[in-house]
Amino acid sequence: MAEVMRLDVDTLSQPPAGVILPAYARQPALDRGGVVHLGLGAFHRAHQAQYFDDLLGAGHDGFAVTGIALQKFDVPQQLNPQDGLYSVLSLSNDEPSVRVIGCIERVLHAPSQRAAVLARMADPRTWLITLTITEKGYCHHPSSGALNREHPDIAHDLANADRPKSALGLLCAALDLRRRAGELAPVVLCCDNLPNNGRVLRGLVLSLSETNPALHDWIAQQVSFPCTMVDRIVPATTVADFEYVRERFGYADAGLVKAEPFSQWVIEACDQRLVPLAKVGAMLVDDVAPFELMKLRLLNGSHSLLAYLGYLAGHQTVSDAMAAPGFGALIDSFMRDEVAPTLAPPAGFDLAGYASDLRARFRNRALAHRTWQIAMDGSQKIPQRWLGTLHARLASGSSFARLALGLAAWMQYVTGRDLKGEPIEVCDPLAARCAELAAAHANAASYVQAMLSLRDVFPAAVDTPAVGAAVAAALEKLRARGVSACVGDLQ
Ligand code: NAI
Ligand code: CS2
Repeated sequence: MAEVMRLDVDTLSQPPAGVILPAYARQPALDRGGVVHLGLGAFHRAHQAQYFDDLLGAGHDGFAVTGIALQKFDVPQQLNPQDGLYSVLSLSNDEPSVRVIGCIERVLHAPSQRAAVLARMADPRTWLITLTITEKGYCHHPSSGALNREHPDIAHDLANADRPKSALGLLCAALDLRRRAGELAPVVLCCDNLPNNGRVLRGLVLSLSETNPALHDWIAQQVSFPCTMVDRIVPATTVADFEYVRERFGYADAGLVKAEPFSQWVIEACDQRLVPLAKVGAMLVDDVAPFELMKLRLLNGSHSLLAYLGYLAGHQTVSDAMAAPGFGALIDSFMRDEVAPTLAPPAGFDLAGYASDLRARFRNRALAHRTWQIAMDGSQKIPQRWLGTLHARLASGSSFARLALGLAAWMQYVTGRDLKGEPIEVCDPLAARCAELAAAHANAASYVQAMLSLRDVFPAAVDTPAVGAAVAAALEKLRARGVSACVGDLQ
């Protein structure tokens, strides 16, 4: 394999042909800081950081990012040797494009650099703290949004507030430093796929800070936690992606991320410091909820349906599943007949057009978005993606056959065995618990009943005899006749 240069500031002086570069004097911008991001994964790099890079390119200060890796050391190793630089590979059915993002100054590793992390979060130049720590990173009960005090990291942080392990604990410790220094509070912006995400995060931080009444009250009065809806499909980067950039553009980038061209960011307009984001395409609105419900229930709800049914049918990617007989029609009818009636889009919003655009995005073969990746952490995702819709359907006495099939597919998935008995690598905080229930209940109906009793996932409102019967019937049919027959019957 030919030797190629690794992306770093020197590379920028000899730019690879065809690569979009940061359009600003980078070091002065980085010196001014502005943002700390907790959970520097693929999505932040392809979504928020690109908006921040646009703002720096438009001459705005205060949008340079210090990334915080909360667990592994992989991202610091990817980005710090590259002076924080990385590329976004935008893939569609047209010509790919590559853009180098310059707004990340460095990445700190919280477990080994906690003092430096807290110092940067408490630094007065840090006016914005953003988070993408996955749904499970909030250490909450997904069905209620309440703090899970039995979570090992939360139990640790409740007893060791000055040496936090969790993202919530880091926030509390940093906010306390600012409070005691008399500094202005930062904006804290959750960018995870959670419903009412700003309110949920605020409630969790207030719960964790209860042992320190002065801090608790200061947070309650001084810190804003805007709700947001975030949207860009950003699959995990594969070896083939790294090789593609190396071969096509002639440089190595350990921090490469790939994404679709589409990007959307809707933010609750509750702090003047957020206003510049509207200049680079973010929408600042009074009420995020209509946008959030549409996205979580239509996009993410369909994604999870495709993930579990697609995986069990042997489809490796979302686009493969969408191309399989019956799946496109299933997603059409799921969106139109089961989800859309539960939504309240803004006046004049073209909901059918939005849904059609989502289906086109799912058909983007260039993304190779793995069903297995989306299937991850279902216990943390299903409440906001399916159960709100299910509750609304029950309340209106309407059918929910596609939701029942999705729940049946998820319940099969988390048994750890597919419909042929082959093992599935289940990544989910409740994987062990689900496997126990599967082992204890060979019978579909009793297994479904046991699963619906998991109050961490299923609120009592959706644990009804009608739901149990429908999901059990769907699971029995899946096991007896397979995915294609079940999908075919729900056109
Ligand atoms: P990723 O796997 O690249 O990064 C996940 C980040 O979360 C890592 O920094 C990891 O250390 C951290 N994390 C994981 N478990 C944690 C825990 N228990 N406590 C604290 N931190 C934890 O994933 P990616 O693609 O960046 O997605 C992250 C989140 O962004 C998603 O869960 C979702 O909420 C949101 N998102 C992702 C989109 C995508 O297409 N990838 C699109 C829209 C939203
Ligand atoms: C996906 C989301 O992995 C998943 O659960 O459904 O990350 C999805 O790609 C984004 O929400 C799209 O905005």
